[in-house]
Amino acid sequence: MENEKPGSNAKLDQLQNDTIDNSNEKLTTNQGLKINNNQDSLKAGDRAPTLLEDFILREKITHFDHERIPERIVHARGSGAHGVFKLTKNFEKYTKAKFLNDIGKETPVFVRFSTVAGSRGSTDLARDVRGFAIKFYTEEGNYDLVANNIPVFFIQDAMKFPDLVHAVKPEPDHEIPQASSAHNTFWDFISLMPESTHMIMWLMSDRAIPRSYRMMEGFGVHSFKFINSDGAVHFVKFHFKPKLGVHSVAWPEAQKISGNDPDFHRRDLWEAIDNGAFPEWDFGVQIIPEENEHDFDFDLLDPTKLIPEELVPVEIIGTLTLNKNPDNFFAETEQIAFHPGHLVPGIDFSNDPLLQGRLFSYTDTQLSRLGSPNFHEIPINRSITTVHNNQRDGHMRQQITKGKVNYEPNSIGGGCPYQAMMKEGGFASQEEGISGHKIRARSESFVEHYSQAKLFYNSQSEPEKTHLQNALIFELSKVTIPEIRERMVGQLAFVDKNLAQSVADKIGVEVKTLLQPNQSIPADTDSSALQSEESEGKITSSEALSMKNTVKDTIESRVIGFMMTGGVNASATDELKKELENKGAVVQIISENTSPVIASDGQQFIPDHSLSTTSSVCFDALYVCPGDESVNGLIKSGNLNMTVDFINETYRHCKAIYFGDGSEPIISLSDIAKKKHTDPAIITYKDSDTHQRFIAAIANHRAWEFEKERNGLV
Ligand code: HDE
Repeated sequence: MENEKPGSNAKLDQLQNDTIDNSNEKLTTNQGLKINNNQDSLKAGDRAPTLLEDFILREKITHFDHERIPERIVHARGSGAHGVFKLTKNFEKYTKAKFLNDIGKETPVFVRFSTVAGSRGSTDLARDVRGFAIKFYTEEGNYDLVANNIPVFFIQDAMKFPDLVHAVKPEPDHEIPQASSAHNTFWDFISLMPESTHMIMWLMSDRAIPRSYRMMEGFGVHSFKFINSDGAVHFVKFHFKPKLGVHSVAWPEAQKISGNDPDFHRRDLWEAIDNGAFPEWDFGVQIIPEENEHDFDFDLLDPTKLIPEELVPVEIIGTLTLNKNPDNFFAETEQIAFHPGHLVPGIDFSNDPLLQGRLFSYTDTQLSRLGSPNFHEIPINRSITTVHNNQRDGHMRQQITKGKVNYEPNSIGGGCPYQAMMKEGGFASQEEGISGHKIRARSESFVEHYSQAKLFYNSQSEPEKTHLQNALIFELSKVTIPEIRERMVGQLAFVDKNLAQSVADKIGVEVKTLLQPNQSIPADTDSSALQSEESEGKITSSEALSMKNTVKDTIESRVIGFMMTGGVNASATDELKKELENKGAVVQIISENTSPVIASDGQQFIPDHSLSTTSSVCFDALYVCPGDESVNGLIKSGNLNMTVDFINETYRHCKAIYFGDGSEPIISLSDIAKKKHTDPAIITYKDSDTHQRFIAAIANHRAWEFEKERNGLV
């Protein structure tokens, strides 16, 4: 691939000093003493007890005994990478943040992706929100944008966060289920929280089962503020749009991947970066002048609402590229500590009550997770600017600061370190006028919960709607308390009556709209109501909300399975392999076992997988390689069921399949033979432009519009 290995950047240079290379070195203790025997403990004699004086054994075991730290209370399961943010548009007009001022400027970053509910060892493919947390190592200090792959959140106020997380985590009596929202306590809570409805639409959509971390959007969720050097304030929403498009897997696949390769996303990210297929996102902003704060029919401070791109377009101002895997998972990905309160001048918070609560939580959690207020000194967390202040002590202090002065004001140290004036880069919060009464209440502008849930649902394509509906049926079928199912269906009726009815029909309850405090009778949620809203000029559908409208012009880093056995036609296979690889795809050979495959001309192919060590769900598309002998070999092998299951599953999950010359016998054994397939993503060697059609079908991701046909439902 064209991408080169990353050049040096300020953060990587700094980390270099903390990175140890063990090659050609002798084994030592932590004190640097060379070890002569790493096999046996020191004993009082042959077959005698071990001696307490064995300081080498004691040091080794003591370290081992303490090698785990508490996992993150949420977002425990994750994976990260280094990269760079490049500014493509000068944004001085809106913010004085230096990393957003000079066009072409490059800022080192570390990004950590995560799931929310599961433990550290849980599957990547859980239905869940994904974290998308970015640390920008700027020349003005660290700036953290702790984002998600969904633009809204479940709740409006930080007060409800512990309740939400308790409800979604495994139930407290038996600690079941792991990494799943499909259980009583989650839906009990949600069914009583109308404000979650919009987020539930996203969570039940395929956005919650991404194909790859590299194919997800990122959203800052809250409204933040940009402040320029004249003090002008604009509200801002942050967006990351993946250059590979936004793609997902199907739910039955997600469940199988969880068994077959629970590290699917982690591996995908690692391998892509390792292969030089550096993941990239456009970084964009929606800008709202401060004086237009109240121009919307929702509150900009309400984190359960997004700003439709039809109202405020996303302006692209930079590119985020991930180009280096960490050297050590624990030291970097596990120990990185994000905090929405790590700011630089030119960026400030809004009064979003969810964001305000986060500002307390993140430093607090690092104290128990990383164990010390000195967590900022861990190499991955260290700013690339030198830290100067009067803090000294605490567990595991690293920096050695000279002198007697650890207070301010002082004269002994000549008054240093001085506070910086604003023009010297000193941070000053926006001087926002505030007056009011101290109240524990929710703003009235936060009470409407369904219009954007409806907007999301109505913006989905038919296959997306079907997936969302099936997800609700799956999750609510796992709820064993009928009253919760019923309450939940009642909530859905506020979004779309047909959706509520079709879910209700499958889970054995009736649709009754149950009003909660603060709820009014629902406006009609049928198509005639939509038409009248449209005629009033309201936005009833937004293109950006459907994955159907995403980028579909690249096959870069897609994994294509080449199925073959002995006697395969090497030249035709090689030709397609090269063509796909030239376009950036990854070809992996699957055979009945992992012994070399001898082609008809004597050439050897080394299988990457045997049929029993992989599964169709781990691939984006399938090529049944040409050659009568190879195809017959697959049929005659003891793995025939596996071969046919593989093809059938690829077909059911709407992927592209290309049958090479001689494939008829295997097609006739598969589900494809039983159906009159009409979709362009099934290609046989008899078709014209086969290579181009196959490439276009892979780029299209899935033939979702043929899902019913492929699954025999029409
Ligand atoms: Fe977080 N969140 N969160 N969150 N969050 C954490 O911080 C919290 C929220 C998000 O890869 C924790 O260091 C509260 C919204 C990500 O290390 C913790 C509230 C969004 C990550 C915490 C929220 C997020 C976290 C756990 C509501 C999307 C992973 C470990 C008031 C914009 C960061 C940690 C990583 C992690 C608290 C809501 C994103 C406990 C109290 C909204 C991506 O501090």
